[in-house]
Parts: sequence; structure tokens; C-alpha cells
Amino acid sequence: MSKLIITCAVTGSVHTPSMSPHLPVTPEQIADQAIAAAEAGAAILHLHARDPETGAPTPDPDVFLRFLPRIRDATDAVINISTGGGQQMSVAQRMEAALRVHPEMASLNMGTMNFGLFPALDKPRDWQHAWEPEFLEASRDFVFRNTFADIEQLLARLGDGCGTRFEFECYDVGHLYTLKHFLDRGLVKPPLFVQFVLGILGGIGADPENLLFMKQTADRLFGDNYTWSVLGAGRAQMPLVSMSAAMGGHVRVGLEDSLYIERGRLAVSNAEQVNRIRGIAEGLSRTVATPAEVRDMLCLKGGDQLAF
Ligand code: KMH
Ligand code: ZN
Repeated sequence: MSKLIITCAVTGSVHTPSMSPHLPVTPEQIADQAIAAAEAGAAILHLHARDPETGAPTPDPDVFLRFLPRIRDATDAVINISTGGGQQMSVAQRMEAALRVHPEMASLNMGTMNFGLFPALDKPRDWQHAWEPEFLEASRDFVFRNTFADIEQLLARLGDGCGTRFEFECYDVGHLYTLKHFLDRGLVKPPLFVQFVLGILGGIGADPENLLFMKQTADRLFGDNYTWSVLGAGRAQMPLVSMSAAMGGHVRVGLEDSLYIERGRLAVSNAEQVNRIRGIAEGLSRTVATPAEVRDMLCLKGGDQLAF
């Protein structure tokens, strides 16, 4: 089995500050937690930004630039900027930060879909900010837009234009076929780094059988041209990433994907989740890949090629 790539998705745009006191929100908190996650073994840091005052997701490149230099200077980790952004952001806004900083990696979401966060409203909470329940409720009518034209634009402007390579986020089997379409057209180049995303309401469910099906389908479509990683949303996180580690895949953890370390216990940090999967993987005789090894495995341009 190859060395294990651990991606840590540090804050995201799914959870809101009232759900966990440990969710990093300010540039300082995002940088501190990202650096600690890298020290724990995360070779790739998948990053979103939040408004430092309210904790609401923001696409503002200036906010990204309040934490990116600190992370770059303190770690060798691969910086991966989200182009999925969050609800209430246009596709143009979602790509702004990545186009500004020319990261080694960026996420690329492989299809338009529903993305339901509103079940989180079922749990009664004291909301710190009025925007939080409104944001979750709005997801009932939210379309997560990733059309063929959007994907083509990102591949051209960010991939060809900035030398960025992609974390192809596939939330269902159809997204794998869309990726294959772009491979056949020569618009994406191997080795592909495919993130199987399980457990989002609107995408494929977080069942082990579905992971096997995604993997079997990707094997058929991509053969030796790809490497794969898994993220499980919410309580599915640790079981599914453990399954991936056992099967020879790579893993993504982080508070973007789950706020918990185990049933009923909030993770106190991103690094805690990185340490947990690292221990599980090492118990399975998987060795964790360094950022340099990841650059080699995924053909990345190098951490000295960033535009900041
Ligand atoms: N929140 C994840 C399920 C992105 O940033 O491009 C998906 C994600 C999207 O990471
Ligand atoms: Zn993300």
C-alpha cells in the first residue's frame, strides 16, 4: 500500500460557531489549528475562511491572506483552497481566493446538487448569532452549483492559469462519470486525486457498501490514473476514513467534516482528529506521507510557487 495522505479540512462552511467552541473562526484560530494539524501529520490543509467577527463563511481573499502566510511560514504542508466556498456565494466569488493565491491544490466539486444542512436545526441550541439558524434553514432551498461550464472555467483559469491541481470532490457516482468526461477530453491530467464524499444530504449516503461501489466504479473508469481519498460527513467520519485506510485509500478529517472525535464528545481540535486517524492507520501498518512525498505522488508544483 502507498503511504497515507492525511488531508485536514480545518473549518469549512458547513458548521456554525454555536455548534462547537472548538471550531476555528478567526484568522488566528484557523492558522493555529492548521499548523497543529500539520504537526500531527496532515500533509494537505483544505482551507476556507470565515468572517472574524461573526464566524460566517466568507470568500474574501483578504481574509484568507490573514492566515495563509502564517501557515505557509510555519509548515511545509500543501495548501488547498476551497472553491466550493459556502452557501450564498456566487461561483465567481468562490474562486476568487484561489485565483489570488495560486495554491498548489484547490477543491473542485464535480456536480450541481442539493446540500441540506437544515437537519442540524433539529437539535435545540442557544445560537450566538442570528445568521446561524437562518443559514441552516436556507439550505432547504440551496442549489450547490457546479455546472459543466463552471468546472471548465475552474480547470482553465486555476488549473492551466495558476498551475493548481485538484481535489476532485465526488458526492455521488455520477460525479465520477463527469470527471471521466473531463479526463477523456484531456482537460484534467492524471494522477487524479479523487475525494469520495459520503454522507452529505443530497449526495450518496455514508454506507460502507457505497464506498465500495464508488471505489469499484472509479477503478473501472480511471484504472491506474487516480488515487483516492475518503471523507465521511458527521458521525460517519471516523468509520469511513478508517475503512479507507484499511483498503489502501487516503483520508480526510477535520472539523469541516465532523465536529466530533467519538460519539457524544466534541473534538477539541483538528489535530485531535488527525492524531486519531494517524493512530488507526499506523495500527494498520500504513505510514503517513510527508508533504514532500505528497507533492511527488500528486505531481504538485511546489510550495515555493504560491502567489503570496
Ligand atoms: N464540505 C465538504 C463536504 C469544498 O470546499 O469545495 C465539501 C467541500 C467542498 O469541502
Ligand atoms: Zn471545503
